[in-house]
Amino acid sequence: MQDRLQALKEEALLKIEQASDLKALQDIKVSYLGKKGPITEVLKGMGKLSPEERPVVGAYANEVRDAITSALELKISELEQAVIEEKLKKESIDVTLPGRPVRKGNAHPLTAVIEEIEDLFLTMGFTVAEGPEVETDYYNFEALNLPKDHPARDMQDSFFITEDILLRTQTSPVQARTMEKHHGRGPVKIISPGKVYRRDDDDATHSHQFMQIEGLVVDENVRLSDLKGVLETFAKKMFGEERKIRLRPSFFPFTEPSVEMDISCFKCGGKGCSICKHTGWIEILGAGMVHPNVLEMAGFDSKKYTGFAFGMGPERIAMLKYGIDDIRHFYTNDLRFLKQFKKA
Ligand code: 2NL
Repeated sequence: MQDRLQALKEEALLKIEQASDLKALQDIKVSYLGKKGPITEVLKGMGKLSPEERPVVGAYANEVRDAITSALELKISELEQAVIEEKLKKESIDVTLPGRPVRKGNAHPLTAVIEEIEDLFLTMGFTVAEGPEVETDYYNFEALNLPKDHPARDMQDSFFITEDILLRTQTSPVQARTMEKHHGRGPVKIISPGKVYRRDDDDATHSHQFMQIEGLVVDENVRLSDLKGVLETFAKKMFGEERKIRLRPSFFPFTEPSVEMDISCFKCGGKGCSICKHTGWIEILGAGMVHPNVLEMAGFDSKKYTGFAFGMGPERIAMLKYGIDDIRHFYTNDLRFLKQFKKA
């Protein structure tokens, strides 16, 4: 009987040694130590042994069972460890490899120029005002002293939605709405950047949708010299401290008097070149003293209050500043164009 146990032990230990996965070990455990296994079989037959033999064989049977059990446990933990190591090897990352570059975009050149202009006016105490792009005839035209027969009020020139509602043709309605909210009390000091719409055939210098930035200051004792000072500061910050400005008489229905501001050419310094069309000056924006009718309609006493206003096209500013030759570049989203404005 002992020989039989000895043989079972050696056989089992060899199979355990050769097992290559956990499933095989489980099978070995069942077939050797299970209720129907050979060791149980041997123990069952112990009744036939003499009382002297019984404890010896019993002890040896236990020893064999324990040996197989601990061999199984050892092999199981070895295999489990091997599985973990394999997994660690497969899933390890080389932290010394260079990272994948994150592609970084940049602000649209028009956005960048608008934000630059906003920052500049914010430092002078202006706040940024916004308003609807779908406007009423009243705020877009009437409140700005544009007469009923003004060409801009023609269907040919503006996008009308109904007879009374249209896509705003300028951001002035934002200023008119802001003035109303002040209930006749100053100061008002705002700029209003935003999209505007005009019926136009698109070409290198025209677009049916474009941006505008207007500015408005209303208070007691506001004079044309205040306008000139603000515009000169803007021109120098935007185009260089060496810039000179000049104001030429002009006409807008919402300002009186009205002016146009030129800056001395930043390319030739005033001598004359292709940029300034050999005049030495570049037209930048329109401006003027707010028309008394506009002040009164917005609820301000035009004997007590005066104001100045100006309006510019950021596309034009950006085109001059960066030498862009076609306004359509701003709207066609060609990355080869947009990527050129990435800041270092
Ligand atoms: C231009 C000229 C201008 C204004 C805009 C304005 C607004 C109010 C009252 C008076 Cl509420 N004026 N805006 C004034 C003068 C000129 O824009 O050529 N823009 C591109």
